[in-house]
Amino acid sequence: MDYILYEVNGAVGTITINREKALNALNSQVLDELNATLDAVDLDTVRCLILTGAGEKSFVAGADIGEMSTLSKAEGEAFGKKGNDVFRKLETFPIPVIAAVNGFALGGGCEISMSCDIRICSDNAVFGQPEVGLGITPGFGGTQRLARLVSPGMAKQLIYTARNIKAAEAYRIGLVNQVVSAEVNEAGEVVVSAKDALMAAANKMAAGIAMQAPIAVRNCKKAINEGLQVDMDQAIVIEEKLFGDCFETEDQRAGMANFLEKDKEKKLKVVPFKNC
Ligand code: DAK
Repeated sequence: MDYILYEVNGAVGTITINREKALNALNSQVLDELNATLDAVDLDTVRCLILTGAGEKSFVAGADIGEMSTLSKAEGEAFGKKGNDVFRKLETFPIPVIAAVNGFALGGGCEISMSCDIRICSDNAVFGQPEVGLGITPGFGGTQRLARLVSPGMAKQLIYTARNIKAAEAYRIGLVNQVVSAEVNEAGEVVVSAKDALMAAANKMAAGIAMQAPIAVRNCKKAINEGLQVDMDQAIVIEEKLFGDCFETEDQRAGMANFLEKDKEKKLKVVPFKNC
């Protein structure tokens, strides 16, 4: 792999888009490698993924404008499909994915973060959908996911004006769950960089997810994602089915037994992916 780093630490896998010179812009090769990396994740051991960009400055500065600039209509469609397929794979990935957004998340960068379950960002993060300024619409699901995540009115304003927003505003409108700052000492010196603090926060959140019953976490992801696509009557049926699927699993038996035994330590112990 030239542009993707993948590292596993216990039950948490970290995927880093590693094309720092181009601010981690998404070209076809990055998308292919990301796709292959997701296919290779060992779902028997990894319970949560973190997606980030190399360096301090940029998460992903968008789709590669150089590559896109010469595309024909057919090639543009093929590029869009390649991106959309990977983004959907992330969105529907069986385990949760946290986007750790370090710096620019523009265009396809904002879109890939929105394909993840949760976004946390450093306080130097910048989000935006600048596509209309380039003569195109957001092409990797931005019109759909932003409108669902924030509100249609806010999404329309951001997309129509191509305006970038900073971390604090992204937090205010609900685009990110948490904003993380560098740690400074009393003398005002940075002792932990914003990127390191961000990754520590992402790892803490991921570890908190990874210690829960894995089948239940997977089923929650499915229930939320699938339920949001249908009306409430159908959504409740989806939840019922996924709730029922938890029963007779080792997760459910061990989880409830630990509670009944009042064994708090045991309650937090992870159980294997049986019956997934
Ligand atoms: N693509 C390619 N290279 C990029 C890039 C990008 N999106 N963003 C930055 N780079 C490269 C720069 O060209 C520069 O390369 P060198 O000149 O050093 O070789 C290097 O990264 C550093 O960038 P800057 O020199 O510009 O750095 P600054 O700090 O001055 O500015 C910036 C940082 C993030 C504000 C600026 O780089 C910038 O505005 N970048 C473009 C951001 C942007 O507009 N992103 C949205 C791209 S459009 C579709 C599928 C998908 C999409 C559309 C359609 N279909 C359905 C087919 C998605 C579209 C997008 O994402």
